[in-house]
Amino acid sequence: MRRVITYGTFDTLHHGHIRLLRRARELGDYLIVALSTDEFNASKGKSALFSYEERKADLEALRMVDLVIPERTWDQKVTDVRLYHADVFTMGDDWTGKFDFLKDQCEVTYFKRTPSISSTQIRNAMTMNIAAE
Ligand code: C2G
Repeated sequence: MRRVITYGTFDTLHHGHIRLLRRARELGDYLIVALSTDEFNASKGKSALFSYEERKADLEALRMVDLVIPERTWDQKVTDVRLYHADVFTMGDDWTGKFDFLKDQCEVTYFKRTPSISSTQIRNAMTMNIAAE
């Protein structure tokens, strides 16, 4: 079984995330998603619209996601790859090169980001719609 791991916040889940997850899953037979906790997001200077539990439930509803684990720190990737026997690490190419240190443990690949959609754009659009109501 070829196991793939990826990381992210996955707030306001959208087709950019889902395309990434589908392509990640297609790299193997089993996809692990390390989902940023609310506390870790705060340390990233991000605040997700939806809680860790809500974001986790959304991911677990996706056919291509086999396991969701918490991402609590930047430094857990080496341990995670070993602990979950990941053969492949993948992220969108906004992270190209940032995790190449994992190459001595597993394959590392970066997918092209889906243009013109982001959680920030969705949140801004939601805010504007509410203001216009
Ligand atoms: N993504 C994408 N296309 C988009 C938006 C996001 O391919 N339009 C990808 C990102 O490249 C990333 C994944 O979807 O691989 C999750 O994106 P975010 O939730 O924004 O994750 P991020 O805040 O980048 O956190 O340790 C790594 C961090 O947890 C990554």
